[in-house]
Amino acid sequence: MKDFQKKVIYQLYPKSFKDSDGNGIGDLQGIISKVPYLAELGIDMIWMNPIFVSPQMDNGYDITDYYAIDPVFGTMADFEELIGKLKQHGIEIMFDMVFNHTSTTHEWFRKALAGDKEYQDYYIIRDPKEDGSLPTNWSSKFGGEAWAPFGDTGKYYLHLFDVTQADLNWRNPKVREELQKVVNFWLEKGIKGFRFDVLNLIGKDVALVDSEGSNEKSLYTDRPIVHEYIRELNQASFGTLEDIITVGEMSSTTVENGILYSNPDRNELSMIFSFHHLKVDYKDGEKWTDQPFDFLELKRILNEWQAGMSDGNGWNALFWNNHDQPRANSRFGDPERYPFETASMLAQTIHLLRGTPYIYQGEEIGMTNPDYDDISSYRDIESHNAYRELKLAGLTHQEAMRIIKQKSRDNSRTPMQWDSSRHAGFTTGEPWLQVAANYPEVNVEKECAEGQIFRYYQELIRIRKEHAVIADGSYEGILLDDSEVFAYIRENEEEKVLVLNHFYAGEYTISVPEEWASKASSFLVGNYGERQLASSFTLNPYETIAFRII
Ligand code: TEU
Repeated sequence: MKDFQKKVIYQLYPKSFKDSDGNGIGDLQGIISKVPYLAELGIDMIWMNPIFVSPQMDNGYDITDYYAIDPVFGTMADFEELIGKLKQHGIEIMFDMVFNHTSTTHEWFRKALAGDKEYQDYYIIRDPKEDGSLPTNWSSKFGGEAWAPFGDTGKYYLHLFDVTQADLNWRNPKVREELQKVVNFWLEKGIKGFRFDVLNLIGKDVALVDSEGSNEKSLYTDRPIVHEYIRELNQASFGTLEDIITVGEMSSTTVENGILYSNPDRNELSMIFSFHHLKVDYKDGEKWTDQPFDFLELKRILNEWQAGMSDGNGWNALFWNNHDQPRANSRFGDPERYPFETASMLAQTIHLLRGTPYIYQGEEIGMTNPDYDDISSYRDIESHNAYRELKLAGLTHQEAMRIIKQKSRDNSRTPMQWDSSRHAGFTTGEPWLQVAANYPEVNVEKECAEGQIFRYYQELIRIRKEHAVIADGSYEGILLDDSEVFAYIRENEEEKVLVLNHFYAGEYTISVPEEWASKASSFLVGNYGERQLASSFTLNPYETIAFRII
């Protein structure tokens, strides 16, 4: 078993975690003040979203300088203090490396714009087509065209994301060396993990071609050369050290590629994030739609990834939430009527799967989407573009806002709710993004004093460490066609565990397969307390329960 298989990672969004100086933006000193809280939860590592110098057009995913901490978050000394403080509690740091693109304020891009040919080869710059139109018909993932004029040269540069995020040219060996240097710099500073942003988009072909029908993503996603680039980076940096944890954010990837990226024999990465299970409330593949989630599809996808990665010895990052996703309890459950049941059921569903669980800040206290009524309350560039496009498509303000409220990335970026004081104790100033209105009920102080969610997360973390079967057992999905329960078995040589997760309110009876029901079993963990397994088993609203089969 690899060391990381027993670990649980906590994703911390620095901008919204804790502000120490009253400017409304979270910072490193704020995080330092909350290290005891992280230690109490029991996590092993924190993944911090980018804190490098950036104009913050896309909240730090637009990097100006990979070697310096943005003053809005603090100084290098603050960072070193944080590493030291975390270490005292056995917690390590995973940094977020945005290597598909840089900000257009990065020195490389500025030199390129000034005419330096060497740096022009750092980016993907192309002539227009003969008829003067853009080099390809590709769209930016944030809306609009994927090409923008490169100064007054008549050429265009590629930006798969915002116009201020220029895609790097990984075909240029100098670019790859520069990025290896960045990883090595942070390894020397004591960073023990790396999350690589949209890593499967780095391999663009020399000749870029127009998309036809719906094949656009395939023209720049998971190109075979990506594996070569990752192996090279591995061998030149983190792969030379023991126990460094790496995770690639893989946009629209496949199980087949997931195995190639994460099978340890291939020397690429420890694990990957994939997102198919978080698209089950998209209509015809379109995010900005109002569509209830499809539970059977959710099960089908989770099962496909669990079984497939297990067969190919790949490794999944397990998560419901991150800084790009709406809150899962608002999305797949009922946090108003069943706050604890929803939160604990969703948590257990993934914590007992095969892979490494990630907890996104606030999840452990049941934070929800904020439901702002006004588009001006949202800060995310993608939400504003989407609102504009929805209005242009003829939707009313109300219709557009209904969608924005469900899908905006700001849903998870609201400030951490620490207590019931003004702005939830996040800042003494004006928060950069409004705190969700439910903070007097949902906050750390209250949760830790009288709630059950935080304690449930502690328990799930403990179980992973105590039961090897959770960390390294095989996975088998059962009751695959059941319309309300996601059920699976984990098994290794010593133990078998049966996990039942009920995704709906109301009571619901299942027939447990004889193979499991006939054996002796003992209760392992559940959100309605201790129960006995029986062949006809009635689950409570949002119940989750795991039994050891003896
Ligand atoms: O996200 C990559 C990505 O494609 C999505 O998660 C995207 O934000 C979403 O699908 C839009 O609907 C990563 C980062 O996690 C995200 O915060 C950055 O904005 C993006 O890359 C660009 O660096």
